[in-house]
Formats: sequence, structure tokens, C-alpha cells
Amino acid sequence: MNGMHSLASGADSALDLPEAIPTHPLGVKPSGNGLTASWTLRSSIGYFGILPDELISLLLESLDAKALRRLGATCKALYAFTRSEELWKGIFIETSPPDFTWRGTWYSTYLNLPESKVASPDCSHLFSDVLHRPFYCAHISLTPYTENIPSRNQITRLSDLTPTEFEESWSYRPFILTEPVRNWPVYKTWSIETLVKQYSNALFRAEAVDWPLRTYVDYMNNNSDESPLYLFDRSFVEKMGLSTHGQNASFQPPSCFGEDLFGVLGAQRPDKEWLIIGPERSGSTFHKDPNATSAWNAVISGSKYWIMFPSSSSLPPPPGVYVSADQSEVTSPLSIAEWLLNFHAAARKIQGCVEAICSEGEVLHVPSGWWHLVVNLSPCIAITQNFVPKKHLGAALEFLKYKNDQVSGFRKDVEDPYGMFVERMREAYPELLEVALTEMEGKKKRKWDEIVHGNGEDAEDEATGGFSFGFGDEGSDVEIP
Ligand SMILES: O=C(O)CCC(=O)C(=O)O
Ligand SMILES: [Fe+2]
Repeated sequence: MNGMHSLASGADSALDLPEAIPTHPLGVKPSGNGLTASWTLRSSIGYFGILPDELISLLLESLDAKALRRLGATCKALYAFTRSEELWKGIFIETSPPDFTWRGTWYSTYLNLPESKVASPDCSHLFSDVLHRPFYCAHISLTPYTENIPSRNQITRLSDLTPTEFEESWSYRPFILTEPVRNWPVYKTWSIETLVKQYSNALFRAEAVDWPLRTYVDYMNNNSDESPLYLFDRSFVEKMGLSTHGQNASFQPPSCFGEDLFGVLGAQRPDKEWLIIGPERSGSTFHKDPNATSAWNAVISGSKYWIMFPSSSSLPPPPGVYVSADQSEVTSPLSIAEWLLNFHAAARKIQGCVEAICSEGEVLHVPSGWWHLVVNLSPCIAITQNFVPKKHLGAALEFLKYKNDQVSGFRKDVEDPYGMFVERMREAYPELLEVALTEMEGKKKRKWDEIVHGNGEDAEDEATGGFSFGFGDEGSDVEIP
């Protein structure tokens, strides 16, 4: 935590700073403030005193609710440590009571007490980044990161595209469509209020839990989590009784995306669509979409900030993202807020980085293989679908064949997704399949030659003087203008 952050929560200096962060509920201050303090609550924690704060909070992760509460009763400093919301979120979710009232924090919800009945001793003489940072991250303003997008990074907005334009020119590029969603019945009728009225008791999946919508909305409206629980439900069409075909469809994929080739798998296709609801600051840390699919993401209400990077075997992952040598494991260890604080400024200068705010009524296209981080700038409802467009058939086949340990979203009884996809494609689109298979094998051979003869050159396109990214592992090359 740097000096500025230390000052930010010093009660006297908060007003001098552009970003006013409220005072921590127990008054805990960042470590820097301790440098000039005459005394600290930490001196009362006895033998624990020799441990750094990180280790104390790590140790507390192994205690159950009862032990935490007993330890917390010994002194104010340990009380503050045992009140970490992350600890109580874990304990509450593990317990998962069938019926409960959201009380504003994970701790008070677990105890089923109104917040006013929960002790909040004055811990203003405790100086700890470990305790203060999650609170700080939960309150930073997002605007410094999401506005003033450099013009070269701006994702193109289009009113609409034809399927041919999409196939020929846009399958490899992010873009925003501004029109197609505006006629959807769900766009015209959905808001958090209307949904909670109509589906109050319906259970929706939010990360590891299934909560009634009204409880999730209570949570949305009143939480201070650094990484708010995110509703991400793949069965919303059935749960909400929506229709997806014909004249009365509640929503429909924008027509430019053309046919989704995973459609040939019928009922055996992997998960394809999700309802996404979350409060301001909720969102998705960096990832690529499953099975080398592309996606569209339509904002029904609210707005989302997107930052995206192309990917290739010859390019490093986005800053702050770590990929294992065989690319099978991706770790984005930082919360969205911490990533923004630490990496955003450098990331947006990287060639290939694109950004946008996707507003209510707009749809963003995520091409196969692109890294993306998304954060909701206000309470947000969105629908997303993953699909395999013609131009990325090769990427999907290659993923299913060579990364079969990372394939996801298929039902357990589908033993060989690659084999089944090839078989169904052979029946439905034999020519497309042949072209994609030939391309895929050709690429494998080129890659092999590169390794053996060391003539791999897929980053710099010297002929055009432009910069092209080789989608060595997930598709064809794409030119970044
Ligand atoms: O709206 C969001 O948080 C983005 C969702 C996303 O990236 C996904 O569904 O893969
Ligand atoms: Fe995604």
C-alpha cells in the first residue's frame, strides 16, 4: 500500500484527495499510518505479535465459526482479524442454510443479526494493509480506469452487420452492435425490480450457491464485498419460461453471427447461454471463453467496462495473468479492483489492447481466444451466448482434440466431444468440416516444422509493416489495425 492509500483513510486527510474512501467500519487504517502513530492495538495480541498480518489471516482460515468468535473475543485487534468478510463468506457458503435473510455482511448474515446489533469496537489504532486493503478495493472509484479510453483502443461500434460482413471481416475482431437488442421483449420489460417481482422465489446460481432471486437482489443492494458474488445462471431460459424461437422469442442471437456450429450436437451440445446479474464492481476476471468458442454479451440494463487482448502462443498473457507452460492452467489471482490498481495503466498501452463501455441495449462480440476482463459499472443484467461461427470451426475442433483435458460444459455422458462433433459435422456440413480439418492438420505440421527447423515467425508481419498476431493455437492470424 503506498503513501497515498495510507493517507486516503486518515480521517483528516480524506477530503484532500480526489478519491474519498469512507472509513473502515471498525476504523482500521492502512499500515502506513502506523509509522507515525504513538501506539497500536497490535501490542495486545500477545504471542501472535511475532507473525506478520498475512500469516495471521492465513491461520484464521483454518478455524471454524466458534473458534473464530472465541479468539475474536480476546482483544480488539484479534476481533478485527476475525471479522474478515472473506472468512465469513467461506463459512456461510459452506453452511448454506436453506432459508436466511441477507443482513448486509457475511458475518451478520451468518449470525442472523441486524447489523446494528453486531459489535463494532473502535479499532482506529490498528494499522493493517491486510485488513484495510479489501475494504479499500471495495470502494475505489472505477471511473479513472474506465474513462478516457485512448482512441486507438476503442472497440468499434456498428449499428448492425450482415452475416457475410461478419464472416468476412469481423469474426476475429471485437465490436459492439448498438441496435439488435432494442427489439427484444426482455430488453423492453426487464429491470431488477420487474425480475424480482416475477421470479422472487426462483433459485438462480451465483458462483457456488443457489439463492432465491429476492435474496440475491437484497445482497446486490447492500454489500461491501471486494469481489461481489456474481449471478451466472445457465438454466435461466427454462427457469423463467422464456421462448427462444420464432416470432415470440424473448431474445434472439443477433442475426449477423450466423449459425452456431455446436448446434449440430443438439441436446449433447455444451452449455451455451447464461443470465448474468451483478452489482456495481462485480464482474469477470481475465479469462478466455470455453472450448475456443466466440461469444456475444448483451446488456439488458446497466453497463459494463471491457478490456480485451488477442491471444497467441507467441504473445504473453495479459499482465497479472499467469498461464502454465502447457497453457492448461490460467490464474488471475488478483481481484478486479486490485488488477485495475496495479496493472491497468500499463495494460492499456500494450499493442492489441482494446476497451469499451458496453451500455444498455448494446451487444459486445468476443472473438474466439480473446482474453477479457469485465466489470459492471452499475447494477447490471446481461445475457450471453457462446457459439462457434464458421471462421472458428478449426479453433473449436483443435481445442476439443488437443486440449481435451480443458474441455468444459459437456454433460458427463458425452465421452468423446471431439469425435461426436466431427461425426455430426460430417453429416451436416461435410465440406466445411473437410476445410477445417485440413487447415488444422496443416497448422500442426507448420508448428512442428517451426519447432524442428526454428523458423517460427508469427508475430511481426514484415510484408505489410503492420502487426499481426498469429493465432498459433486457436485460429488464423488476425491483423490489429
Ligand atoms: O458480463 C460479464 O461479466 C462477462 C461474462 C463473460 O465473460 C463470459 O460469460 O464468459
Ligand atoms: Fe467470457
